[in-house]
Formats: sequence, structure tokens, C-alpha cells
Amino acid sequence: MKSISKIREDFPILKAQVNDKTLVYLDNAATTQKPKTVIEAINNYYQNQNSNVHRGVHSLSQLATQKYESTREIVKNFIVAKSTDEIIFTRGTTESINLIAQSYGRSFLNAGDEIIISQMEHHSNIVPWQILCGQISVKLKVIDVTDSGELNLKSLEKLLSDKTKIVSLMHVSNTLGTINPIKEIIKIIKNFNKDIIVSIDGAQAVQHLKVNVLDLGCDFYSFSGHKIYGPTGVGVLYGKRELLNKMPPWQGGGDMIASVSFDKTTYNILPYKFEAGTPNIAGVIGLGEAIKYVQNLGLDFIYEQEKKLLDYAFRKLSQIKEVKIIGQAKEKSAVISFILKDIHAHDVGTILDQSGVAIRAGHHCTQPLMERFNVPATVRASFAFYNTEEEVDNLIDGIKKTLEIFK
Ligand code: C6P
Repeated sequence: MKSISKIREDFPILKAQVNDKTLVYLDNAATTQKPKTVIEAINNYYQNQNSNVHRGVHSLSQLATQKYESTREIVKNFIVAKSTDEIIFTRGTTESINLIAQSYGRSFLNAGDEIIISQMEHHSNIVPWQILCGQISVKLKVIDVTDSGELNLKSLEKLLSDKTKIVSLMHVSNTLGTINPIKEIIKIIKNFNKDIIVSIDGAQAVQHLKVNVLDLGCDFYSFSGHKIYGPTGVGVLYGKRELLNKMPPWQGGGDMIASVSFDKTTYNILPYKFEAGTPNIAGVIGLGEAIKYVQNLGLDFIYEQEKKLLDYAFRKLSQIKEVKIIGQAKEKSAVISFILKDIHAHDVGTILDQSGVAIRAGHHCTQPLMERFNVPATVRASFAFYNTEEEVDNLIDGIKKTLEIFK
């Protein structure tokens, strides 16, 4: 197994200087850094393989198509889907969830039907459903979050009804780090009514945990490339083939059609039916490399490494009496949110930045969750396997410096 210092050499940006200090990057939940293999694959595509996919008879187009489609195979194996037909490339988690809402939701739900989400969802798993509610008069119901930052499963059981048609929940919370017991939750939902569609937002999960969509039993699973060490602007929607087959396309254009005339247009087969227009070819190729990188390191190794960092950071932060940690679930991924006395999170973020420490300060696109915990914003440190205990110490030093300044 590679040492962490060797692993860090795979990520050129980790040597960057920020405010005359070596970057301490603790904002991995916002986006992860990219290993050289990903950067090189994207470069190589543009330098040597650039061509459009699925269109050309010429060799370069066939090469680009083969590279693009090989990522679909990599993703299929990575999340253990049954078929590459079930892997749709999107711009990211946000687009994947919008696709589900606009294609499945708009076609198969009726006025009065209900969709269940939770209080901890990211805005991208709230707003697409609210838009749908405005379009077809369906209702949104919300599962509460406990004081420790876990989903209240009793609340879920109370909310399930004959009207429930979709439940859409995050696998791992970007703000609290809570790992939701998704498999158990899906069991509860499907035991209640196997026809309820379960959509999982895996934006913060696939980079930390082994995900097997068949074992989970979900109907849809979404994630973003840039949070799993791949490029921005590319993501995945997994959907069960029988559902995707009966769903209408949500965008029209090139590639998603079988034939077009002014009298009648017929649509392409899966997965192309949902990929209108020239896709993010370089992004998809980069995503394939990113997943290979993660698989080479191994998710067991990644989990162990990040758990050590989480425990260390938790211990160190708990020793500072002015720190209040928000979200203390039993199962957590490597994300810690906290507030520092009454100092605004943005001030903490600015002072940490002066020491080269990058964290996120704000509501993390989870405003209803901020309201639940009665805070306007939090400071969030989120770790990746390439972070070190020394970097956690830099964070702690920055917090102490902030406390000094605001004394
Ligand atoms: N969370 C964060 O700093 P996109 O932007 O489509 O790649 O991902 C959206 C998204 C959806 N669900 C969850 C759980 C997420 O964490 C995110 C993105 C970033 O927490 C940016 S707000």
C-alpha cells in the first residue's frame, strides 16, 4: 500500500502556495482535488483523441466513442448495476435529480400524490421536487432530523401513506457527515409499498463508501464526478432499466433520437435516450480515470484513512471549549461542521484562509438544516484520504488564532 506522502504526490495542487503557506485543503465535500492520471487523461483526450462520439465513421470518432463508453462500463461495475443501459451521464447530481423529477415525476405522478424528502437534504434534492409540486400539485413531506443529526425513522414511518409515490434521500450528509442507513430505510419503504420509487443522492457517498445499487435496492442513484476526484460538469444517474425504459426523454436534440421527421420522431434506446446533444466527452473520460484511481487505492483503505482523520479532528476540536460541533451521528463520514462561539463562520473561514487552510463556511446549500439547528451558518472541514493529522493541526491552530483575534 502506498504511503500518504506518496499518495499526495499524485495530486499536484497539494503543493500549491496560498497566502504564502502550503495549501491545507479541507474542503473536499465541495469538490475533491484531481490526481495526475485524471488530468493527463483529459489532456490526452484533447491532444490526441478529440472527436465527437456516436457520430463519426472516422477512426478518431470511434476512438473517442470507445473511451467514452468504456467509462460507462467502469461506472456500471463500480456501483454494481446490472447493465450499462442503466448508467446515464449527466452534468452532476443536480442534473440527475432534476431529470428524475421532470421525466419520471412529471409523467407518473398525479395531483395529490406525495414525495418524501428529509430535513437534511441538499437544495438539489429539495428544489427540483418543489418545482414539480408547482407544476402538477403534488405534495412534499419532510422527515425530521434528530438532535444528533440522524434521520428520525419514526417520522419516516409516520409519513409513508397510500399517496407516497417517491422517497428521495441523501446517502451521506454534506453538512453533518451523517451516513444514513439507506439499505434499512429502503427496506422500510419497500415493505410498506414496493411500488414507491426510491431515489438516493449519493453525491457525498461514492467517494467514501462501497456502493452497490442492487444490494441497496434503490430505483435511482445519483452522483457527481468532481466529488470523486474527477472533473466538474459530469455526473451519473443510475436508474433501473425498466423505469428508464418507460420514462420519456427530458431533453430533446441530437443523439437521443432514432429518427426524426416533422410527422413523428422516435427516440433512441437506453442510455442514449437521456443524453441529448454532444456530451462532456473529456469529463466522462476523466471520470473513468478517477474511478480507476479510487478502485486502485481501495475504498476500504480510503474509509479507514478518513476515519482516522475524522476521529483525530473530532478529538482535537472537542478540546476547544468554544467549539460546538453540529452533527454527532454514530455513523459519520469525514465531515465536521461546527460553530465557534458567536463568531460568524465567514470570519472564521477568512482567518483560516490567511493560514492557507481552505474550509467551507456558510449554509452548504442546506438552509432548512441550518434552520433545524438554529444556526445561520457553520464552518465545515471535510477530509479526503490525502489529508494528514498535521493538516488537522493547522486547522486547530487557525481556530485558536481566530479566538485570539475575536477575544
Ligand atoms: N455539495 C458542498 O459543498 P453538484 O453541484 O450537482 O455536483 O452536487 C450537488 C450536491 C447534491 N447533493 C449533495 C449531498 C451535495 O453535497 C451536493 C454538492 C457541495 O456540500 C456544493 S454545495
